[in-house]
Amino acid sequence: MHRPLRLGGLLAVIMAIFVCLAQPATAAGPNLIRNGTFARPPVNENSYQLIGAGNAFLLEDWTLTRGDVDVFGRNLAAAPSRHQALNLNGTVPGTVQQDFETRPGTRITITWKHARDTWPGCAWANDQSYDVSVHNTVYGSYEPQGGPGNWSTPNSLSFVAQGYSYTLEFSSTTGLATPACGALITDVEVRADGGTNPPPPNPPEPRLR
Ligand SMILES: [Ca+2]
Repeated sequence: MHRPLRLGGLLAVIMAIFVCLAQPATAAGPNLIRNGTFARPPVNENSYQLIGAGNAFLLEDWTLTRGDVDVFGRNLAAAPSRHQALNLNGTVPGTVQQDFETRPGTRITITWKHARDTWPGCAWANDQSYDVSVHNTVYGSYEPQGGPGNWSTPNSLSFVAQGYSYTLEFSSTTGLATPACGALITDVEVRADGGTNPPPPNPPEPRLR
């Protein structure tokens, strides 16, 4: 009675392979943005880390191109995802960028969440606006609403790629009345539709003997 047992085991292995191969076909592509939860640098949960020209390397995968920004710890940011967040105003309005690669003809969807500044000294800062740009074109201007810690459902914008490489930019547009106060963002994701991922191969035919 060894043969049926071996055949059952073989079929189980084939089914496991089939399930593994089938999973990615149903989901959108991987996140093309790195450090989109601003987990690096790690920051004390109740505090923040100022990122300026002298230590911008700490904010891995992002490029600081103007002003400065803060990375907020998890408790201070108070995001439902419990992720750290980026404050787009460090001591002055800041701008950060990250490049991502894609393929022409692919639909790109960018999502992120935002909230008003949770630092207590910024509770009364009215102006917390910012722009989101792709390749130097402003796709939208945003301003978080509600009290501190009132994180949005994901904001979303979408376009069809014409080229192979794009630059995503978040840029504070606040005035200088309260220059250290601005929007928080986190959970930044850029995903391509199925076009960039080849369909999984067919599962192998069982070889019965
Ligand atoms: Ca700040």
